[in-house]
Amino acid sequence: MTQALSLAELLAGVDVIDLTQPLSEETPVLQLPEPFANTPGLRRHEISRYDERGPAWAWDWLEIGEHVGTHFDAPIHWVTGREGEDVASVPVERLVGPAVVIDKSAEAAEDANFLLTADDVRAFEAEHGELPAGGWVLLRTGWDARADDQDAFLNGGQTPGPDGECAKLLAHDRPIAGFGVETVGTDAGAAHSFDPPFPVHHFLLGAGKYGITQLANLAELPPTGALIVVAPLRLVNGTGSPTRVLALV
Ligand code: 23J
Ligand code: MN
Repeated sequence: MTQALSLAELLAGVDVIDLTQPLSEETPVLQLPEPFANTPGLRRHEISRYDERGPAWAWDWLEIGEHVGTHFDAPIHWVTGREGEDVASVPVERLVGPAVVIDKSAEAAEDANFLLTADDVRAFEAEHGELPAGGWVLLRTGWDARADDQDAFLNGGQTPGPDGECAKLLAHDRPIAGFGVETVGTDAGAAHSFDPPFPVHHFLLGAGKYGITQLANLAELPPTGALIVVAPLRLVNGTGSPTRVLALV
């Protein structure tokens, strides 16, 4: 009898890289300025621990915001996308696609408020080719190194991200499916005072596209050539969800 395809044959030299941050009670959580309401992070409640409540099993129930840790933003998260998809409605083909990595870690180390511009995207394309249809643009800033320290990660609201023109370009003029970052939100820390406020959320989600945040290990990806798999919970009416993100290189 012949053997079924082995794991080595199926993967054929492909590396699997975890782009997900560990999720715990210590995971940094977004803090919006006054007067906005904020999300709780993760809390765990014990159901049983191999004890009289369940002698042979341990389990917990979770309390968590939709937008905590490495997570997915669905179009209905934003008022501009309110007629669009919830997390459960996103077609799975949209959650698998080519990733391109724009590396601005040197610039973000120099200036925490670094803004990615439309010209930066065009310069990336001049070197690496047009942004791919159904693809994901991932912004590398080196912020993943801060993810185990809430204060360093939030950095007093000073974090890098796209400017408004860049957000509009990615949303309206490129055939991508989504945009991902290492920081706490897809928008820059200063984006609450941009016009429009939070332009990535405004334009991208309004265009039926998606966001992912708090990514890890982007330094291990090539600028082009990786495939990513984005796997949020299939949460009905969810505006977002903690998600596993894997890259195949
Ligand atoms: C609500 C309001 C502003 C922002 C956010 C949420 C997020 O970053 C998010 O997780 O979607 S900037
Ligand atoms: Mn979110």
